[in-house]
Amino acid sequence: MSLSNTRDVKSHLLFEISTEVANRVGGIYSVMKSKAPSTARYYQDRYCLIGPLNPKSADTEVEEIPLESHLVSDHLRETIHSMKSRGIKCIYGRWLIEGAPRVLLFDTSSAYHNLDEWKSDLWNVAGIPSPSADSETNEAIIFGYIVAWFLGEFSSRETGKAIIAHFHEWLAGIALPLCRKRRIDVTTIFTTHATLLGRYLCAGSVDFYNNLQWFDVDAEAGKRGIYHRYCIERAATHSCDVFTTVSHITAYEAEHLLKRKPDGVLPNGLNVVKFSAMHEFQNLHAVMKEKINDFIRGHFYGHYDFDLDNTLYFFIAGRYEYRNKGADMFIESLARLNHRLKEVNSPKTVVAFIIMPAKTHSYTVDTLKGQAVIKALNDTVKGIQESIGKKLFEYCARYNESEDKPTTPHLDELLSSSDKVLLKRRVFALKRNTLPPIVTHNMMDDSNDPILNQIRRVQLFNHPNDRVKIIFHPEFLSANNPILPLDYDEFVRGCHLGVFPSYYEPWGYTPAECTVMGVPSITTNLSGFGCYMEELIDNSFDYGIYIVDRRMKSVDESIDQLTHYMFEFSQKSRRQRINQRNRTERLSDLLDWKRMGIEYHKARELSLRRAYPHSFNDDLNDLLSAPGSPKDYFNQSSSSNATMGGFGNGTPLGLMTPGDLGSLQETNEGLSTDDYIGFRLPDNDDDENETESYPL
Ligand code: G6P
Ligand code: 1S3
Repeated sequence: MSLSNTRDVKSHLLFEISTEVANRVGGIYSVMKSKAPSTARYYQDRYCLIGPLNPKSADTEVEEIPLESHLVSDHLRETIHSMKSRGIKCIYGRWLIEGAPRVLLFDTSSAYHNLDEWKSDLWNVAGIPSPSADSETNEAIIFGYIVAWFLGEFSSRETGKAIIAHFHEWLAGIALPLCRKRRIDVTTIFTTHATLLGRYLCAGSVDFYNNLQWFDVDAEAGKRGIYHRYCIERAATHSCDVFTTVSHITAYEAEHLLKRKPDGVLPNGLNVVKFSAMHEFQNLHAVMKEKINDFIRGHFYGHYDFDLDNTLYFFIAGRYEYRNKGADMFIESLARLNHRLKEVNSPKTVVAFIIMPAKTHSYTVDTLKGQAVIKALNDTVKGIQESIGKKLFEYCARYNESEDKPTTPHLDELLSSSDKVLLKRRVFALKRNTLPPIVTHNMMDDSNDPILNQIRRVQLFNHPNDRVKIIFHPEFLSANNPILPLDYDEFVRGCHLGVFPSYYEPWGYTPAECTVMGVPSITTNLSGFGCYMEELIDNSFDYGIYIVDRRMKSVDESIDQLTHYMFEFSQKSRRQRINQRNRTERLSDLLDWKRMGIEYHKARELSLRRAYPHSFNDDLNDLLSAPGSPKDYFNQSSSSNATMGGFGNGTPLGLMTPGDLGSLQETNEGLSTDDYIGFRLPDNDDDENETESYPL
């Protein structure tokens, strides 16, 4: 949409809008939070995130800035005052994370009296229906109308600078058709981090990727009761100036399900923190593993008959989407791994954790008891150890050659009979008639839980003969956890292998997080991350990135491949694991926002070009080369002169991002190729050649 041509595009303002601003829900929160330091560094006070107010998280994550402060621009202050005078409550402040970006959080409850009016307006202006029973959609409507209201008022006050409004996911997307209809003078970007239909279809038993072109989207959405949500997502997709998603595989999906080809791909990055000493992350692994060991001793009390020095910790974690996140495949492969390890008489034990939040009542008594009895034993041993130490010291200190005594005391003199009784009691408390539990919590719906049922089906019950043990922890981890007191990051560091055999995974933060922490992981070629790594690295398994083929293989073959990877990993020596971790950690730079963020920059540039074509004198490099911009960073940090799509001279070949591969162009044409790198249409062999023409 071409807007006024008087706005200054170089010093443009940026608003990023999402329901996960200062509000941890899932992957988008990770995007916002990890990207904030670099975005805030570049934009400084020209950057503000907008989200709905969740008082619980805002209380701890946001520090308010008084509106009267000199830190608040006049236009912003006036806009907020005007909205407040009409009943809209909000908080403006700093998000207390690295980069301390500014945030504007609207209290949607202050606008609910408008719901019916706004719903009917939504129907009139965009033809989007909104059934009353869907509270999540109601919330999205209220939030969307408030955001459109804000952008409308703000842009009518701030008339000098161009304004970019970047929306994430359908939940934040209602404002997009409104901005378009009201001709609000802002340029817009919409990033979808998944598609609604994709998520729903994959969760069922559908051969999704081979049938993407053929789905009757309206009917499929209707059958699943999400037609109105789908309308919102589709309206957002078609009303924005620039449409993007997080990977090529989801771009392909979006083209078919949302009926618009994305203009580019904005992959997920991470804020990579390097330790000053290379080996520091290895030390951390050992420290965190010891904490997991403590938990294991308690959990397996009475059956602690395996050697922790020969035990490997595998895990899967994420949103509880049983099929989409590959929990089904993980459990089946663990059963096959168990069989293979037994077959070769392996001395190794694999403990597999499943960290996926489900509805629960509390920890089970058995789980709590396990930690309690092992702690009691530990305390007793420590007490006895101290008293033995004192006795030993006294004995030796008083030793007199003239006395007819041995130089060192007998054990009986050190360990009193009361100590022995106490120890016996502690040891008897470790007896148990049941097997160690496969789940740590009392589940709300134990008998229908898909993960538990699958574990029951494959009979992985933590039997002493099993070489693979399972622990399902249906709650996210935290350092305040009474049984496994570790934050997620710490837990990952202590593990040996992350296993994420996803079927539906637009990007996939979990394996990426493993990589930057130097922990090897298994992913699939149906995840954005997997495709990206596959494209970038040959023999990625050497670097601790194992990619299961879930595209060209049958389910059974994929499970075998996953089993093989896990088995192969379990055969490695400690030295080999340490070396592999070093290689994995070296890949971190590939995932750093310093590299990935460049695609966001290009998307913003494209949106400005599309909305304000007259403000460009075709020397857009000025924008991208501004001090502190990603291009500036690359030019400084590389001496290579390789040329490639997007940036021309100075952008080194090794610094590619997935978006560079045939997505956003510096022209205003959007995607310039029919191909999706790393993911192609199943019946389109010709694409093979086109791929080769890229400067890989
Ligand atoms: C790190 C530590 C080593 C430790 C090793 C254990 O590398 O620096 O001291 O021996 O971890 O590795 P593992 O793969 O056996 O847990
Ligand atoms: C989505 O979150 P999810 O786990 O539901 O967005 C994430 C951030 O873009 C992405 O990494 C993930 O694959 C998507 O699935």
